[in-house]
Amino acid sequence: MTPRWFLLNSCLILFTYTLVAHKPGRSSNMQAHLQEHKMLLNRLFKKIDTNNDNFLDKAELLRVANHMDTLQLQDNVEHEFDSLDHNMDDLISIDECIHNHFDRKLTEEDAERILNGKYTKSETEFWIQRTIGKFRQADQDKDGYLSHNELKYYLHPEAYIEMKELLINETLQDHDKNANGLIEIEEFNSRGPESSLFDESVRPPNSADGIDMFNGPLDKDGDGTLDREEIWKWISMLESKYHLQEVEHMLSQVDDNRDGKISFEEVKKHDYKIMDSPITGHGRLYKDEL
Ligand SMILES: *[C@@H]1O[C@H](CO)[C@@H](O)[C@H](O)[C@H]1NC(C)=O
Ligand SMILES: [Ca+2]
Ligand SMILES: [Ca+2]
Repeated sequence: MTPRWFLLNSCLILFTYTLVAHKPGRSSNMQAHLQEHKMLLNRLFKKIDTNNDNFLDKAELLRVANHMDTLQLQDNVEHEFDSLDHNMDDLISIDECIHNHFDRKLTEEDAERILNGKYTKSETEFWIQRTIGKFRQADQDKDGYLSHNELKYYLHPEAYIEMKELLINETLQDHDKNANGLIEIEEFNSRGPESSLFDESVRPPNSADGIDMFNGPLDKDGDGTLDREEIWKWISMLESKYHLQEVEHMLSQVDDNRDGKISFEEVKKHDYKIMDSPITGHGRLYKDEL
């Protein structure tokens, strides 16, 4: 970055702050600043509008929300690493994870027993089993520890293809009662076993909504079952439910003409709602990312 460009950028950030904090008054540079602001908004708009139809639709907003979330997560990994690495050897051990999440120490025998499914039917041991499974899968180089790079798989498995098989296996474990490797609609709608006994969020939506989701976007080939690829889609959809809520919220705030998408006019009118949203990384996308 050249010094001049840096200066311009700094001015812009300062100006942006001023705009948020106070109503802008007249100033000789105001025109130039507004011009710059509009240009940056336009750039942000173009980054999100991947199909170039001059509207931001739900799919585009979801895609960007996912992307910004992943960036945010990468920033958080370092922070999490420090809080997990109790003995400060710059590696995360399974003991450190178990200690951190369950405030408990596991013997080797305990770990083996739990991992082989012989856990006592307690909520804690069930989640310890899931934790060990996740840890081992995240430990890609199989040295028994999570490095800085491997921790991201452990913290946010849904975001990484490296964890896909494991998550599909877990979902099958939860729902595939007749053990045919597929999830039928009855299994989809039933209260899953262990995990959903403990965690409401794991329970599939036992409602018309759920059936619509199954028959609509999930069971694409319409054969009445979910295969492994379709299960992966389901997992990703559950993950993005939160983003969907953010997108709905943004639309409710800025989609003035209620056509279900956001025009550049609407972006200009509600610029700070767009820039401050988690969907655009709280200003990050406006400044430089993507
Ligand atoms: C998933 O399950 C299959 C079949 O049980 C097994 O062979 C495979 O190792 C499992 N994969 C992971 C990542 O757990
Ligand atoms: Ca450590
Ligand atoms: Ca490792």
